[in-house]
Amino acid sequence: MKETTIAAIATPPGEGGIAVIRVSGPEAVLICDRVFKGKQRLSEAKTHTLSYGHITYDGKILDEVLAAVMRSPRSFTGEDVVEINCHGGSFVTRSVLSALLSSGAVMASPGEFTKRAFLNGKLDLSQAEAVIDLIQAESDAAVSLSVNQLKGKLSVPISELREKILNLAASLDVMADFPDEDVEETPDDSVKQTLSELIGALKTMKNQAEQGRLIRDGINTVIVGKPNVGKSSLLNALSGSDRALVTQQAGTTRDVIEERVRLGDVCLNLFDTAGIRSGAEQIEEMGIKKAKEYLEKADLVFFVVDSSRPFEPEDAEILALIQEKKTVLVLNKADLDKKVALPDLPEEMPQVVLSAKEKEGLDRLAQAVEDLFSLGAITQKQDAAVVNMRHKQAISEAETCLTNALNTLSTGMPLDLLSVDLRGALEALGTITGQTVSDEIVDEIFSRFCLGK
Ligand SMILES: Nc1nc2c(ncn2[C@@H]2O[C@H](COP(=O)(O)OP(=O)(O)OP(=O)(O)O)[C@@H](O)[C@H]2O)c(=O)[nH]1
Ligand SMILES: [Mg+2]
Repeated sequence: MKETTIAAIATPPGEGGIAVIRVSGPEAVLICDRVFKGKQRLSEAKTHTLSYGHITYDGKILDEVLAAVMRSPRSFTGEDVVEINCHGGSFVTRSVLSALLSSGAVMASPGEFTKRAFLNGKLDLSQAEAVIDLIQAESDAAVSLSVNQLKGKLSVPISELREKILNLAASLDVMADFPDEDVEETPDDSVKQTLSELIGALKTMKNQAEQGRLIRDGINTVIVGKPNVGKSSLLNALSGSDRALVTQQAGTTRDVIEERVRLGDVCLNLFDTAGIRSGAEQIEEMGIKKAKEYLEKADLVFFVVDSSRPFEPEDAEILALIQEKKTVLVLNKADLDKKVALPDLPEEMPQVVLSAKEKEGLDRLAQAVEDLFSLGAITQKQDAAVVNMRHKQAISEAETCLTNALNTLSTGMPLDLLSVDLRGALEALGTITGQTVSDEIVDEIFSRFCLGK
């Protein structure tokens, strides 16, 4: 099938200093030459050079532009690409685009440039996904993780793992096919050892994936505590707003209030909840029920205690509720005299003394969160291979297959039975880089892109 030549506005909509229109495909240069008038034709311009000229259509000059010609295969898509830098008004940009469309280009669908790059082997699938993440990244940490992925920091280790599994499968096949030949037998123990190492490597990647998710999507953080300890004040202090109502009255917050905030180098999806106590009236009771539901889904809990009051049985009850959760104990109201005497707490639970009202000590809270998730390490580590939900599932699947293989081996089954499991693991890992992925998944991934990418 003959490839079309596609065009789209690559810069965000609206007014800007300049806007870029990207054209890619076998006729990119030819089509642009139909509307571009400069000292020389673009078809005569050297690759990777800028040409100054005007876009004219129907006898009218539409804009003064700079056109960059990048010939195949040294371009983002691997095809001939022309990028036209025009003036940023949306009317001008659209009229230049429509001149190109009238001259033979077709409108690109969302993600089509990146999809062509993938199909031409310029990027693998995980790198293409990194492009989306990069566009959507909201923090420095998320950006650096996506850049790592784009540079192949995920595809390289995945390919290495596949290679090792392939070698193992090949050696098992040889043994199965020529049982009596003089092939050096791979002893069970060394197969077991290799499998365990592979499983270990997958586990490490899964942990990194979890951290990657937290950095990219934000940490779901639920603020809990008994009434009146300053939970809503903490949400307001962290978000720099008056989003939640604050009063001296216990039982002010009823519904769950959500706010996305930046804390240090990470994003938190913060949920303020109703103070938990027994004997509350109906509406408050409903709020408390909700608070407990949110607690279950939390990645992180801020357990707020009023440090100007004794630690009460109600505090202890909440502590019992959050035993399984990653928790920071927030000792609030540090601007008042300290009265609280803490019970024995789990050693790994960090304590942060702060005043939500005076907005004092919030940086210590940020530090405690980063430490708790070891996020500092992963954002600084240059070779972090971070993965999204899709990658994580694939890694889990590969891990299950290899664990099955290990079990098969331990029960003394013949070696050739392992090959089914090994093939399963190979398939699963191949979906990450795109070697074994279905067309539907490819289409789904690229449809998440914005237009012009
Ligand atoms: N002195 C002092 N007062 C605070 C501090 N934080 C909150 N308060 C006060 O404590 C009272 C309760 O604050 P809220 O933020 O509404 O407490 P809450 O935990 O959300 O309460 P409920 O929604 O009723 O569960 C208000 O009068 C706040 O001004 C603090 O750091 N220092
Ligand atoms: Mg409140």
